[in-house]
Amino acid sequence: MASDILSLIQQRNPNEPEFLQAVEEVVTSVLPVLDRHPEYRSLKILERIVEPERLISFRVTWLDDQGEVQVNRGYRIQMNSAIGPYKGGLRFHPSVNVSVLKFLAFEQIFKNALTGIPMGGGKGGSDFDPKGKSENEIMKFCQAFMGELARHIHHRLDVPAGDIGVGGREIGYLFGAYKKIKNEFTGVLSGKGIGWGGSLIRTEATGYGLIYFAENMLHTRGDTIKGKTCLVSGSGNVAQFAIEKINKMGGKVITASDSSGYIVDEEGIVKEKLEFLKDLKNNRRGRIREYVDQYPSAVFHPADEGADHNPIWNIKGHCAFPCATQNEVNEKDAMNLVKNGVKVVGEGANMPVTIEGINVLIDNGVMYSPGKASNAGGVATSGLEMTQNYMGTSWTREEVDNKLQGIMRNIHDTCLAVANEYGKPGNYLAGANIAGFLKVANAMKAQGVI
Ligand code: NDP
Ligand code: 2IT
Repeated sequence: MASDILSLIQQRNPNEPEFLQAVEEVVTSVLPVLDRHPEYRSLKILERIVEPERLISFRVTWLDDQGEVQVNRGYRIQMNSAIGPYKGGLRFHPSVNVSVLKFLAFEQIFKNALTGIPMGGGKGGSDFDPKGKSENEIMKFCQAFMGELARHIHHRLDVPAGDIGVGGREIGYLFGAYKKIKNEFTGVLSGKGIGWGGSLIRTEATGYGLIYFAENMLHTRGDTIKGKTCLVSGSGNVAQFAIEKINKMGGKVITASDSSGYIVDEEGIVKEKLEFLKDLKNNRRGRIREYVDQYPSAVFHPADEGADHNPIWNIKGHCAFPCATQNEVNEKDAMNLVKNGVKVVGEGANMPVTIEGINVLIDNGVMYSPGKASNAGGVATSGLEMTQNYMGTSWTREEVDNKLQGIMRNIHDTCLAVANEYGKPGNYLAGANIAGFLKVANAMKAQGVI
């Protein structure tokens, strides 16, 4: 049965490896659900859930600083609206294509369901590369992108946010463009600035939520993040606030990376060093090597594109938090982590561990949390931002942070309870996939064949 449905999906989506990977992982987990609920089979829930409700692809044309015409591809995938308006980020990166965005939109369906906030799944973005672009070019691109996207989104229909290459700066330009085109001030995007509709803690939420989730996992074994040595990859939004929260909770982070390589700082990326890293990445848009210029006791290792493994995962640490991008931890990396005695692997990025890598971690008793559970704090806080916008109010840092902690605990406990119910005790992957799927499948069933 698994191979039947998977080969059907494969045939219908050739040349979409990332999407097929995400689908395979979920389908494998939810087969026991179909055995208990044969009606999901006859209603073709799986066949329907892998088809985007709407896939929008558009041309983005803009003028660079030299007055030259530039052409990019823009997308918005409105994947599933069974439980709420489409919700999910925008990614600006040269690797963006339909396969990558479909995998992200698909993951988003289940992640959003797990938050407990009524949000459907969506994702979008462009193959635009923000690296090396001037401030003016970033603004011009965002305005051109929104020139088309504005026709397809609305605060009650589809609410985009940030992802790789889209942070507070881009959300500002996108929001300004939407407001001008539509002549309305609404919460059509999340991740807005504080003072114009944004929520406190949204910037921090994905990284903080990831570490709250890891702490919950460790508590099940009477342990805590305090005193743990942690490996973090990436140095963007998710990585920065994961490092911040680990530091606050008494752990030590010894690695960070970007696409040019990684640094190892055995003394820990402590508060002052993290502030340097944030300024380097968020304001000066620099490269990770500059960390070592500033702190010579740290070591920089350039990325090796041709390598069969990622050496950042061959460093000894108790906890590993991949926070850069998809498939950055393969089977060999997982074996290295296990060999070095890793206890926890928490996904901050979306699908950073390959299916083979996940199997190695789970088979060796590592506490592994899939991104759709452990990075859900970002979109959950986007949901809180939407709620505040609808209510016309804004909550304090403490209120939002408390809600975030409660949501992460609830996702953690739900994963464990559902995994148990389906005979997979301690398996957060099975728990997350099944719990997310059940919620959406029930809504699809209730709403008829559409
Ligand atoms: P940022 O753009 O802020 O940072 C991305 C980081 O990852 C950078 O250090 C970047 O390096 C590195 N990176 C990106 N692509 C690659 C690549 N192909 N190879 C190597 N390194 C790469 O993005 P975020 O921190 O927001 O996102 C990181 C991950 O977290 C993504 O998987 C995203 O989908 C996921 N996520 C983000 C959420 C959010 O709220 N922002 C919520 C949930 C998940 P460089 O600068 O050199 O490109
Ligand atoms: O992958 C993700 O969950 C995000 N990039 C955040 C999406 C959101 O709508 O806040």
